[in-house]
Amino acid sequence: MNSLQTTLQQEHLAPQLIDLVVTLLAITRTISEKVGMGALGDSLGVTSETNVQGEVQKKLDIIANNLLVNELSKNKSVRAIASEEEQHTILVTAGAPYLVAFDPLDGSTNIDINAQIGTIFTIFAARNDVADDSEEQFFQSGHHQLCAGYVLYGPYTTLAITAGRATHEFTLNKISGEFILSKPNMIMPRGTCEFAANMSNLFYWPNSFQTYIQQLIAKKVDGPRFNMRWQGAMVADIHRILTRGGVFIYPSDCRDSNKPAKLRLLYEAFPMALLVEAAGGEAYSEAGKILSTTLTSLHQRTPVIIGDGELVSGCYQALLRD
Ligand code: P6P
Repeated sequence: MNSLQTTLQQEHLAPQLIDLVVTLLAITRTISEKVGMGALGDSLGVTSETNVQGEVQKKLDIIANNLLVNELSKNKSVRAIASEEEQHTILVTAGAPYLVAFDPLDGSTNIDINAQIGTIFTIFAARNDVADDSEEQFFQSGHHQLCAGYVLYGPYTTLAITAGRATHEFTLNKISGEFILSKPNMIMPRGTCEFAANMSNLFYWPNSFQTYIQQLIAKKVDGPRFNMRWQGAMVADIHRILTRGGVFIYPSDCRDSNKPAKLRLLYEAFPMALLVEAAGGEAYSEAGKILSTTLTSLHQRTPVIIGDGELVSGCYQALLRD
């Protein structure tokens, strides 16, 4: 029994769910190898396709998605799959116990510049009150996630995973292929004066929120001035926040009235919210707690404010004032 399986057992995951998580992570090992090949592999560059999100698909988006879909489609404990790269859900095994949703390669615009990218996943129990092949299988509350995590393909490959009670970090031993427990029971540091936001959207944010952010970076006679980091990949920014604190914000904006929010609830906000709250942080949209939200459309988008509770509260109150 390795440290990953032992940890998942200690988190009271059912044996069949542990097997599913181990299978999913084995696929991310392959993705990590392909990402690590860079120009020496056949994975860089773009395709001529756009996905359901209207985004140009990178070759590695397709490769990662196909690896996950093909392997998980062989797994008898998976009833259905949802992916950022698939318009509809994929029925795997009728009557099986679990649903898997993922963003196969979050932050894929970073691929060609050798910056951080990652795979984000979440697992729910399948529903027996709707058809197996219905999208409504995934229309569940964020609190109903059984297990969620991400695999970050950086200078080294890290896994962060939770069943909702604690968040654990593992580091991939690329020789043995094993995920080794590196930070059990992660506790997000508090009081860090750092925020992650795409500041190019500043003038499209609600006015009260613009004021709040400008106060964070204004010259200060006393009190801390805030630093800003923005990786262009939620998985990288959230890993920094879990590791050293701060807050990640992608609020609604008025750039495109058809798309007021950017990040997806099912396979970005839900898993990140479970991970950060299990590490002592908070996770809100502009309508309240992300985990209390119930999905009503497979690829629905949501504003996101995740991280240090005090900063999340400050951002949330500023957004409510408008
Ligand atoms: P922007 C990546 O496309 C993503 O979904 C998140 O991973 C990331 O935080 C955000 O979008 C980046 O958005 O507007 O800065 O390109």
